Order: sequence, then structure tokens, then C-alpha cells
Amino acid sequence: NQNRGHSVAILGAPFSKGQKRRGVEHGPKAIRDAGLVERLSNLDYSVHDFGDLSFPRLDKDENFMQVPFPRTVGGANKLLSTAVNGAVGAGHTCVMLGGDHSLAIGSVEGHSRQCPDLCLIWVDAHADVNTPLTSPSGNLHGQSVAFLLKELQDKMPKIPGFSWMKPFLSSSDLVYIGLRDVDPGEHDTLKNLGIQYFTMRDIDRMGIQRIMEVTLDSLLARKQRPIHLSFDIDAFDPSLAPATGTPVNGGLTYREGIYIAEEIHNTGLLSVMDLVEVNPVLGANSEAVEATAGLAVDVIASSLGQSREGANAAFQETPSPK
Ligand code: EXY
Ligand code: MN
Ligand code: MN
Repeated sequence: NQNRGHSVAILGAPFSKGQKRRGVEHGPKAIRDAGLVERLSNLDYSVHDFGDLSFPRLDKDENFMQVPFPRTVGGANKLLSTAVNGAVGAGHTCVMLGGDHSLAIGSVEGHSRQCPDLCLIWVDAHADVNTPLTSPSGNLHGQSVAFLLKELQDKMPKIPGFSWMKPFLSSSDLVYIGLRDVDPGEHDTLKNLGIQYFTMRDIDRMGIQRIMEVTLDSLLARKQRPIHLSFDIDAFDPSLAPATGTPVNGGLTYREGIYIAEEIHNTGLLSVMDLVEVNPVLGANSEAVEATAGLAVDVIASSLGQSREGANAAFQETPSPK
């Protein structure tokens, strides 16, 4: 088995201050309860669950413009960055369980300290590329990518809590898949920076197979490099992933989502993945929560090599009767 000897680090990030709905901090527990560690162990990985990070609470954290909890979000991401940096440095493939999507700031930043040439695949209904000046909500989970992009820096104000990080990602190192709720300021940025993105309409037109071919070609054709996959569960259709804070109709089917994950695994280059925005408090009932968390586990397992073809577990040969 190709995974034997490879190790996966699981980092729980129970954090919700990048948006205003409570409950997404329970995402890591819901995903673990859905059987994550056992599923990855069955793929023949050695699994190191580092448990949940504990994020400091700040007594005072005033809004910056209309952005709530800037120092809390900045501090949590600094901590997460150090943890991801350490896990990748120790040789693990790293799985970060959110928490809200503002956590991608620290996750991708920490990854980039080990792998400065990484590329980023962002699977989401949303582009998360607002700045504090374009954001309709102020919420930082809708702004994560703006912190990462070098080309956007003259549009970003100095936000308290983020002095520890500098943008490092070029727009050509990023591809979006699954978009269907993009704000006017975000659309302007996608166009102006020439960012590659595939909306749900593009998936309707081209099919997910062609989209993965173009995505991986544009990121990897020039040179092979580490992949950071940032997977927002709200990329899926709300009928499949109801327990999330900002659901949008018309999302990925189960098979499209799993195909994305399988194709990324097949590159052999996945280095860190985020699975974010599972909010167990927002499910209508326990079935809705378990369906959403189970889907998260399926995406993680497929990204790490669970295959629909079989051949997942060690097998010697077909036994013959004596
Ligand atoms: N674009 C909207 C905003 O910036 O407020 C909604 C963002 C939702 C972000 C979710 C996590 O992907
Ligand atoms: Mn997101
Ligand atoms: Mn989203």
C-alpha cells in the first residue's frame, strides 16, 4: 500500500470568531465523531491526532471598521500557523479541522513557511476574497484570501492582530472551484487579478473531469509543487451539507466533490488540507449534523487516497482452498 509509512497529522481548530454564528467551533468534534481517525487508519496511514488547539480569549477586542474580533482572529491564526508549520516540518501530511474559514489564513501561511512554492485550491460556494473595505458583513471568514494575495496588498488596510503575517501568494498560484455567491467587490478582484475560477455554472458546462484537468494543469504543468486544499463544506449542495453557516443552493453533488478530492490525491502532491465550516449547531436534527460531518470525513478520506476502485487496505493474494 502506497500510504504505508506515511503519516497524517490532524489539527483541530475549534474557532468561530471569523463570523457571527456560534457553533462552528464544534466542527472538529463532529468530524472526529463521524469516524475520521478510524477511516484514515484503514487507509494504512499512521495517524497522529494532535487534538484541539486552544485559542486565547481576549477581554477587549474592538471592531476594526466593521470587522468584528480582528485581534482574536489574528491571534488564533498566528497560533495555527505555528502548528501547521510544525506538523509539515515534521513530515506529516496535515489535516486542519475548522472552525470557520478565517482559519485558512494561518493554515496556508504556516504551510508556506515550509513550502514557499505551494499552490492553493479553494473549494467553496464563496470566494472569501473581500477586503474590510468591500465586505458586506465585516466577517473575516469572507476575507481570508485577501490576506494571502500579494497583488491585493495596496487594497488592504492594516488590521490589528495581523502584523505577524505578510502576504506571499501570487494570483496565479490559486484556483477556485464551486463558486456561486460572489460579491461585487470580489468579482472585480477575480477579474482584475486574472484569478482562475470555476463557478457551478462552469461545472454544468464543462463537467468536473475537465475542470480538474484544467485546474491541475494550470497549477502544476510548469513544475510539480505542494498543494494546499482549502475545502469549505458549503461548496456542497445544502441538501448534502445542511449543517453550515452560509449555505447556498445549487452546490456540488456528492460525486463531484469526491472526484475533486480523488484527483487531488492522484497528483501525489497534497501537503495540507483544511476542512471548514461544519457547524453542528445549525443542523435541523442529528441526522443533518451526521450527514454533514460524514461528508466531511468522506472528502478527507478521498483526498488522502480512499478510492472507489478498491485497493484501499493491504491485501496479499486471493486465498486458494487447500
Ligand atoms: N461573501 C460574504 C461575506 O463576505 O460576508 C459571505 C461569506 C461567507 C464565507 C463562507 C465561508 O465561506
Ligand atoms: Mn469559505
Ligand atoms: Mn463558503
